[in-house]
Amino acid sequence: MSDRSAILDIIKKEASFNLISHMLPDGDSIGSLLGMGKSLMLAGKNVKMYTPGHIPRKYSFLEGAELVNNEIIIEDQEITTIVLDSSDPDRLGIFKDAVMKSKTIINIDHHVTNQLFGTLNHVDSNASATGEIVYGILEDMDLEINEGIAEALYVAITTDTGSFKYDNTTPLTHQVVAELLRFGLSPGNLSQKIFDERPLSFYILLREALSSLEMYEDHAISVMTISKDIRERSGASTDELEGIVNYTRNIEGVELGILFYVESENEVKIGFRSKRLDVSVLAGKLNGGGHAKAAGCRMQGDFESVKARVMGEAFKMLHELQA
Ligand SMILES: [Mn+2]
Repeated sequence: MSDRSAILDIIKKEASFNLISHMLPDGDSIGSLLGMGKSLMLAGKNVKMYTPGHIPRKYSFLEGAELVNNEIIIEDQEITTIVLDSSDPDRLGIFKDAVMKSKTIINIDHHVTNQLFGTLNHVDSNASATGEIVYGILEDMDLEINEGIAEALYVAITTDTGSFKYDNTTPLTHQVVAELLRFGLSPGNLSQKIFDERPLSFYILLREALSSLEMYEDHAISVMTISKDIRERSGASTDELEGIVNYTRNIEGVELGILFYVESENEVKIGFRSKRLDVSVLAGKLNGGGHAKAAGCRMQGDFESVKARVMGEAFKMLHELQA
């Protein structure tokens, strides 16, 4: 769905914009916000940038990160709002109502599930990242890109492609990144900051998770378990659970990786990772959701009964794959 030329006209014509990206901001959310925001500022536009929530520490070095607001509510409904990387208005959290009241909403995204909630929509599900789409817009409009902007867009694309490891990486992705690298970026330095370096608390949590490892079904299913108490004692934030669950999938021979995070005596959060199985279906059966290879759910009940229910569904799904 693309109202691209109408969008380009508005960006050229209007003097003021509110830019906003989705909650629980990831690299693409922040990178496309800053890349577009800073470039429009250099073009003399009056730009305000918003994100519902805090910018994760690993992205706070990006130029302009200090300009992003997470509190002030958008007041002037006449100002065009550009929403980046957000598949639906609910992803805008506390900003949702204010954004949806804007007279003109430009929706720029690459999620296949985008609800086309904008007054104008530029949604390209073939793009690896919203940052890749933003680059195309800046290029077509001859808007300025400097080192800081290139770095933000590079971060957007590397994070959404998992360092060019995911299947959404295309020839165009590499062409865009080739252009961005001309601005003197340091890929080694950036990947160390964004992907490799983690706080000690993460490794303490990982040690606990690995020591809980169990294997089922001839090593096709791996399970790790973390309690809230252990998570808190390690000092790790809940974001860091995200990094742990990936380890469950990466064991050779594993088709389905499961992480149980026991939040309380009566609540368990579960993460699923897979190589071939569609774990969004599994999560859906348990009132959760997500993507084909990464999904999750939250269940009420004590750990043993939750685990029995989840493992029952997991075995069924694996047997269907093997049938
Ligand atoms: Mn994205």
